Amino acid sequence: MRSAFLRTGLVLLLAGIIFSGCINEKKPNEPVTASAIPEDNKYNEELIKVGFAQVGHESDWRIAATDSAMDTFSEKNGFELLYVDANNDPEVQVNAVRSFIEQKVDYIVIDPIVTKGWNSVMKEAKEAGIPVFVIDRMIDCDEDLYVAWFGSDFKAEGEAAGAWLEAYLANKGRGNDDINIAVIAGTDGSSAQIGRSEGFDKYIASKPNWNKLDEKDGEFTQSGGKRVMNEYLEKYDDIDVIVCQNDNEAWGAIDAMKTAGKEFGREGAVIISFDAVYDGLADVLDGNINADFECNPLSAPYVADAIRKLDRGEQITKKINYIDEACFQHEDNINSIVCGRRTIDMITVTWDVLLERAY
Ligand code: GZL
Repeated sequence: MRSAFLRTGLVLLLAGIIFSGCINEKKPNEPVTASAIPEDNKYNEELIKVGFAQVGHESDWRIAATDSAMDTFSEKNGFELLYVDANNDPEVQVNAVRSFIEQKVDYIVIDPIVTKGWNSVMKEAKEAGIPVFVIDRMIDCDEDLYVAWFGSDFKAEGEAAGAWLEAYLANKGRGNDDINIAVIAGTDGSSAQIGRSEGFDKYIASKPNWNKLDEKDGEFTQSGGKRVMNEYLEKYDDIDVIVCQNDNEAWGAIDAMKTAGKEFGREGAVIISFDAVYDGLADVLDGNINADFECNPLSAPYVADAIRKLDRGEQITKKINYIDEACFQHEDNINSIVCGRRTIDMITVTWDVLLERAY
């Protein structure tokens, strides 16, 4: 998050430019300037026009996902991108999709802020004959209204966090201790929040000595994480574990713990996070975050491949497509965790691990 503030400002500027209709989206009735038309005058004749309705710019993860989409759906890759940053407002996002339909784009890509409220606009896209792809978060609508979904198994992420905490506490000789757990959840109603809460709650329900003190919405932001952590510090004297549903919330929780003079991470209350963006893993390396469960933001390339397949007249057969993710820890005291039928290797963060990260 340290650098994300700067990046957020840049994205806001970018969003402002896009809203003013400058980047990748020609204003209606405005002649495309000669400089914008390549000599072979193929501008816009062969480019695949994609409308992308993004959640917002709330986190480092989101910025990495947007950067990937901008690069993937670029003119050099044969695309013309119409991009809308919905700024975490579901109504803006649905209206953005409606505007893509009116502009007769070739394809629509949605990362839905929340799962609900999509049926009518998705039916409009279908009636307009515009294929829709969904990435990252899930959409709660008839499956035949979108071509395919590419993203993460959020419930599996939550289960992995529970399995790691179980192994970590056992390793520390605290397997039978009473453990007080405070959860800073992500945007309420997002499939990321729903899945991570559901997966982790399976472990809380299975352990009589694990006590979930509270779960409040931190909106996946650093300010939200700090606000909720301050509430918890006011209300609870003894918090053993803080589960933050993304790295930005973890940084907010760390800010609050530092201000309150509380120990955390390697020295104190266990901090679990999700996303595993670069700055999040830097905190795992430093021991501020004990474990971080990756959520891969790079879905756009999978959609681009699928669009090219459709353009070649091929079929997309698989509706739900999970993308690979890993699990990271500060201490090298747990080799692997067993999570249902899965055995997952834990990656201990070193400088080499950090420097290899793509985002
Ligand atoms: C999860 C994604 C979540 C991230 C947050 O796939 O939707 O939203 O975990 C982001 O960082 O804000």
